[in-house]
Amino acid sequence: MGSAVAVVRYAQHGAILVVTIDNAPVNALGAEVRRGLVDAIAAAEAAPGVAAVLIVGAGRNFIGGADIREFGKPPVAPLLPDVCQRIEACSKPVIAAIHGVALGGGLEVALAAHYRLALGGAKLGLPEVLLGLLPGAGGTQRAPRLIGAQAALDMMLTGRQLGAAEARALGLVDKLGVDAADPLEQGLAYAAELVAAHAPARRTRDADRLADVAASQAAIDAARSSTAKQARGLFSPLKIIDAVQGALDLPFDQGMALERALFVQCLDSPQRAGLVHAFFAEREVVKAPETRVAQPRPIASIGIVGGGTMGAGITVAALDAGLPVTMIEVDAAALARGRALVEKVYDGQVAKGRMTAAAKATTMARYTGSTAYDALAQVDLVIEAVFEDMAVKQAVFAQLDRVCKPGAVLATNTSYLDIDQIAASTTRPADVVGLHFFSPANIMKLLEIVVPERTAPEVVATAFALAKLLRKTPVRAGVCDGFIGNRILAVYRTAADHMLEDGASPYQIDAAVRAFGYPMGPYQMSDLAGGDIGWATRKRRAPTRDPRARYVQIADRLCERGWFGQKTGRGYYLYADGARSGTPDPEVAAIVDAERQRAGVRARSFTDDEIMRRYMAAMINEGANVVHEGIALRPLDVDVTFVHGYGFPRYRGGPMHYADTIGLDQVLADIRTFAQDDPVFWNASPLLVELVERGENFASLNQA
Ligand code: 3H9
Repeated sequence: MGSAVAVVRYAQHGAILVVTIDNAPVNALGAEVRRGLVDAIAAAEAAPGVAAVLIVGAGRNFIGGADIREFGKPPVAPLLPDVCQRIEACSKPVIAAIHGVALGGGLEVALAAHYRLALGGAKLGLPEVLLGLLPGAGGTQRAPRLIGAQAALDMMLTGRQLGAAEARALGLVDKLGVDAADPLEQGLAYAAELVAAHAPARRTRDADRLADVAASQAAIDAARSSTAKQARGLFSPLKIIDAVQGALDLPFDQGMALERALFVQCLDSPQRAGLVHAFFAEREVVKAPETRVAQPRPIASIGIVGGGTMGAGITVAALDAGLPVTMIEVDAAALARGRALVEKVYDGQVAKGRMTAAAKATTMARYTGSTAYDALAQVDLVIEAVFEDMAVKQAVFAQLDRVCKPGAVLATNTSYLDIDQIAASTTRPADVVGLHFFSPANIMKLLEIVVPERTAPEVVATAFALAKLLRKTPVRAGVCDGFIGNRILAVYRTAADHMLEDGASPYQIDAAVRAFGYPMGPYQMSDLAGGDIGWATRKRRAPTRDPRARYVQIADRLCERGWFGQKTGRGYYLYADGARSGTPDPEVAAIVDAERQRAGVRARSFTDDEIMRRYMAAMINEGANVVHEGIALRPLDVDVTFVHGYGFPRYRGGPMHYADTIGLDQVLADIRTFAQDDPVFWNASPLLVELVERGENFASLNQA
């Protein structure tokens, strides 16, 4: 007996019907797979010679979950909860042999099976929350019954992946397998064992880990109160808790109906659309054109020039990736400071118990410091992270040009300087690329890969390969002042400054931006980063500033007083005794007032909604310019930049996705209204105008 259905195959091995899910790349549970599973169970029921069913995944994983591409489209029967129901109802024991990942609906299929085997390297999780969803194929009802409310809530609210051993300890799986061995072979052995023991079709719906009602309720209550504090505007976490409450209160079938209703609410929410957009956008950004046509050069060692905050952060990122790093500084003292900054990161991890002293030693053994550029003769890739000054950078690149081997990639971490000009100062501009890290470089995920005109495609491909090694999210950017992120930031920050001078307080603007979903507002951010950085940029731009453009001087007044933010104890906020969070400063309010008078502005009030409309319109409009000019490949590259580098709330997908959700015609109408007062600043992007005229959205430009 067998079937030729491509994505689900089944064939008898003795008394075991082996059902193989073979739906590359991750065996997602699309409609065809769901149908195949139902057919396979029917076949098992019908065949007298079949004593048990074994479900395995082909390729690297068991099942990666429901097919995310189906979300937002009309549902196609059989629905996954019904498929799981069919598996659980099977009269013959069903065994899941899990290797690779069993995530979301994939784990729910395994939970509907009667017995579960996990290979050593397996990863099990219910990550639906990360997509704005809840487990919608029985996960919210079966997992708590199987492993208790607390452990199930932890899995579903964090979305984290459990290793096989932890899953076994919790009772999520029944048996641990050997890692490297064949899942089919081990699954067959386990199934044979169960058949020989006359193991019954044991159903998870009947499991009793919720029997202690008081303890279960206490776990739900605790999750509810901590989630209310931490969910930060997210919709699905509280729905997950409601579903688990249903698991405790209701008979199984009613609990399933509740889960379905809550799942559909999540599915229909804009947050789900935003989070799924972010998921696919993160996977699209890595496919820059050069990565399709060119092979990356090998990267076995790295050089870093500069041991300041950025250089040290990048060094940590590279050491953490297992790469040997050679750091160059101008003299022994500077080198010692650079090394100390690197060690400080690891010492912090040791102190927190996240790293052992031995592991730190092993990591630091990959670090070499030198004051001589010749130490970089053999490295495959160098990242320059010195002072932001063209002459200084060109001097560094002249040295790199002199010492580096042919084929070495020469990268600069500049945030705004013209990389074409840096490249032109070498004899090998094809090897020069921008790698713009964000501070702290060992933590922030974003890496702008800035591609000057003459860079060779394989150098770009190498930069993307490096991003993968360092576990960064790369976004390809073209050369302009500020690239994608800082260029757009400068514009919406200016919009904020206009509102500040027009009557909003920095504290109100920050609060409105936080309420939108950011972890902090622009003035908190400025205080954290240091006001001197923006000050230097404004001075640099002063000569080329449009004389007609409105220029708000409030920030300059603070900087002139040496109020650079946290590091100086005051900025827009006051930081008493080195405190990390600031309090509003009446003296700042007085300075703002004085500036309004100087500028002849009569203060007016803003609602939070008005603040966000202007803030977002400025961001979206400049985002459109950046796409229009080809600085960003697509709108989604802007979205990933802002989600990963600037704190944009992921559940809103990114500024361009967000623009689509409110409607580009609405954004354009806002810009045209604002332009009545300030036509120089509020200059609608040609791309935005064009899309509105064509009745299109940004998403239409995301398709390859
Ligand atoms: C769910 O299950 C809901 C249910 O509770 C209820 C239903 C009623 N679907 O990440 P990679 C694609 S919600 C469709 O680079 P890796 C991905 O886009 C779901 N496509 O590989 C990419 O395509 P492309 C719960 C998917 O090895 C390719 O596969 N599950 C799906 O680094 C390779 O992906 C999750 O949230 C999918 N489910 O990591 C798991 N998954 O090549 C989400 C991946 O065209 N997925 N693709 O760019 C992951 O976490 C990782 O992809 C995984 C593989 C760990 C599986």
